[in-house]
Amino acid sequence: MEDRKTTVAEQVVNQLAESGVKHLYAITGDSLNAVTDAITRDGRIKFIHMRHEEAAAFAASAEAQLTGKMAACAGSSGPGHVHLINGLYDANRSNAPVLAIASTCASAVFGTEYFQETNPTLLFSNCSVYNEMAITPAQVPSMLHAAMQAAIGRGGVGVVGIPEDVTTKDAITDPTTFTPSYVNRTDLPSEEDIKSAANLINSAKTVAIYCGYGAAGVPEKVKKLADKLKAPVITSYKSQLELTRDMPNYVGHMGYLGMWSGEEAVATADIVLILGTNFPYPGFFPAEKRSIQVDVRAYRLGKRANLDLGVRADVDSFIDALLPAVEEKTDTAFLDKALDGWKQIQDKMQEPVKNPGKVGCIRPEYMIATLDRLAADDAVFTVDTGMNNVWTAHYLTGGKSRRMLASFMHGSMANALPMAIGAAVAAPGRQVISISGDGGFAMLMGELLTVAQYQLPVKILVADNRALAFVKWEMEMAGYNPSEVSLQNPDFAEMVKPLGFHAETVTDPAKLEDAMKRWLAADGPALLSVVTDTDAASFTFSEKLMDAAAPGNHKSNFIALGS
Ligand SMILES: Cc1ncc(C[n+]2csc(CCOP(=O)(O)OP(=O)(O)O)c2C)c(N)n1
Ligand SMILES: [Mg+2]
Repeated sequence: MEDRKTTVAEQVVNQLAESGVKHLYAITGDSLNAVTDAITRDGRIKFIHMRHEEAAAFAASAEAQLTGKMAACAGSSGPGHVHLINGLYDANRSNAPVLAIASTCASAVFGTEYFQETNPTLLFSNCSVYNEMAITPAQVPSMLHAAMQAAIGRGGVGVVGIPEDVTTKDAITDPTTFTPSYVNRTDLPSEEDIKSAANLINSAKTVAIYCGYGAAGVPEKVKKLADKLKAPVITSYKSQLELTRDMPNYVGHMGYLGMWSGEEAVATADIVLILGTNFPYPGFFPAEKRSIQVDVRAYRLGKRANLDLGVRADVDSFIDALLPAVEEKTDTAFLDKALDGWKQIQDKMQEPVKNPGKVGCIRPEYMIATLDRLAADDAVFTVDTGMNNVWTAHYLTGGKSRRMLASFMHGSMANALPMAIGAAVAAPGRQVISISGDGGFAMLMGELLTVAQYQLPVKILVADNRALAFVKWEMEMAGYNPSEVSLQNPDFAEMVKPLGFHAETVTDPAKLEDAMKRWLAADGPALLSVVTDTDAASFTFSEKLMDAAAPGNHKSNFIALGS
């Protein structure tokens, strides 16, 4: 064999493999080819050949969120890496540790309007926690390391731009010394903060506990604290599967996907304990000083609420320290009222489930409630942005170890299918269910070919309501006559049958359950297209909120509005 030096591309692959990267979601081409070739020859990393780089970024993000480990994606010059951007925005805003390699044209032609020339550093500046370009071979290992460590340590996207000519040069630094470290996100609260928090809580008559995803890992501790304080528990959409099952004090979400019982508890408690959240909407947490917020990311404290006290700590350690410091409350009136509201909402929410619609107009609430009954205890659900967020927020419940991935903070359409690919690749053997809108599904429909190519046993549910229904509702609420929201769809099941999918279209609600059982039991890729009611729009937030969103324009099909 020829005695030659390691190339930068080979060094990159070695460093990624040594750093635990198992898959590279990408489309190869031009400046990325040397890296692709090195991956193939090395054999430790599986190249997952996607059909759109945006999907590659979503898939990497899903893998990272599901495994808690860093995942990687790449795009070739110009349009190749430009396509990554929406998925990377989502990953970054989800605090998903993702490394993105943006290969680019040769350094000699930078700044000359060369074919496919972009400036990756400018391009990715707003969707990354680290974003640099290596111009010399010597920079590559240290920049890669810094990008990976930033992705892990800060929670987000690390981008390294690598010009084509650099990838083929001889490597310079020994790569084995540059692998990232994982650290526990433990941040103990100070004694003083615990004392202040306990004082505020002990002198309050009523407490409400709002849990974001930062509390998702410690449901038992939240339960103990809530029980001691007789406090209602409100969750975010993102933390719902982890925190709502076996949580006796749970009273719903808060916000536009939320329930008025949760909203009211936060609005009326003497003290609101806000745990591990970046809930994005202002106006829901108290504007007056009656909140304590806890977050490992101290820069998030007080962003949406006027705080009595901001505590930098992880939720786990905070509850451990707080529990012995607070006095047990005995008055359950506040909690009982909130639980009663939650019960009223749940009863109302059963109406469209008991009355699941007509042929050609299946209630989506029934669809998701049925899925909730049939899905595995450890299913991974990936959910597109649109009305599916409403239905999954209302009807998807936690299992032993279910997970839900969605575009929670970025709110992008089309995330569900590529996230399902990442989940299926990262967790073979686990049931992965993609819940798409017909609009979102069509946007990255090419990824069906990726599913077919790798024979991923993803179960794809499409809510075919022939519309951008969420936007139709938005326009109605704002007083517009909805326009440009209709979709003419093919029969999606017939469309994917030639790919070898198990596929069915359901129009009759009476046939949904059996079709769903067949779909979930299918061996390989499977698609279920459900023809749903375009106008289903049952919301459970308060009338006050509805008035704020659309004064005087309440529609009769908004069920379950409360006090
Ligand atoms: C990439 C992207 N484009 C546009 C939007 C604005 N938007 C939000 S929801 C939505 C409609 C979604 O339609 P569909 O996927 O059919 O779901 P439905 O609401 O009908 O259930 C649109 C256009 C967005 N969030 N993301
Ligand atoms: Mg739709």
